[in-house]
Amino acid sequence: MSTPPVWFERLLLTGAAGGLGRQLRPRLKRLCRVLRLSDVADLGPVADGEEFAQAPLQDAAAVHAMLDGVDAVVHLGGVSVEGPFEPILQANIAGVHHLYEAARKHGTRRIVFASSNHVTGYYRQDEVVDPDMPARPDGNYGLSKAFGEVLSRYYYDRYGIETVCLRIGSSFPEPRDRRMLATWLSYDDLERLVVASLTAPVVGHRIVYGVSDNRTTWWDNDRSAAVIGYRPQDSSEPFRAALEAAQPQVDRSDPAVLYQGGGFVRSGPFD
Ligand code: 15L
Repeated sequence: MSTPPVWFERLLLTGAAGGLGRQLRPRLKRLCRVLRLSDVADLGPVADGEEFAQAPLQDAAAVHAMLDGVDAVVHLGGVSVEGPFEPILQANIAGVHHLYEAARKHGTRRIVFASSNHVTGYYRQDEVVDPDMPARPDGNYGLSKAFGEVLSRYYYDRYGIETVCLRIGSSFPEPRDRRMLATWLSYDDLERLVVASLTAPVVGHRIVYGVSDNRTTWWDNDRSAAVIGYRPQDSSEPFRAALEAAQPQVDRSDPAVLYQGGGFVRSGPFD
């Protein structure tokens, strides 16, 4: 039996202690000789073939050191929910700038950036959005992810650093409510998506929605997913009957039901 190719000498996974980081950590190891893990939180002991670089993303020097010797990055780090502006400014906006500056200086060639469906959260649930349509963020968090998408476009145009921006829907073990019938991304499809983003021969700068093959869909993903060779294999459909029974009525005047961003459009203001 032939052994699968090792794609990278050193692959960096930021946000390794978070929900998706914990899922991806064992699944990305096969792609690289060394998996460097990073987070603000301590990760405890690391396995053979792993190393840990603790780095707050707002600390430019720490982020610079974190990128040393890194061929490619899966960037999940930062604030991952809606909230007050200041922590999002530090971790997501300053942090992503530090990351790309460090990538430029160290010659890192590709980044998979965990963006979010909240970049387009103010489209209505009866609209179909494709990655070329204007951003309509639904809060501070969505704004910070829109910034990361535009920043990564600039670093591609200027310095040739390739990025796949993943507008991740709702990645949990199962869809939790009716909205997630459209937004759910299974963990296995998350792995397929990230692996495709890392290993497609040429990606340039690309935006792809991170979603499973759900029957209800708000996102026209076909073209961008095809370019990186992402083929989702899971679907929220087996969960539909139970979720609809648990939530038989929806209030169509509720902004969380009207807009794709769901509950995020009701968060804040934070003053
Ligand atoms: C996100 O971007 C969040 O990180 C996640 O916690 C979920 O809330 C998800 O969006 C969603 O829209 O369901």
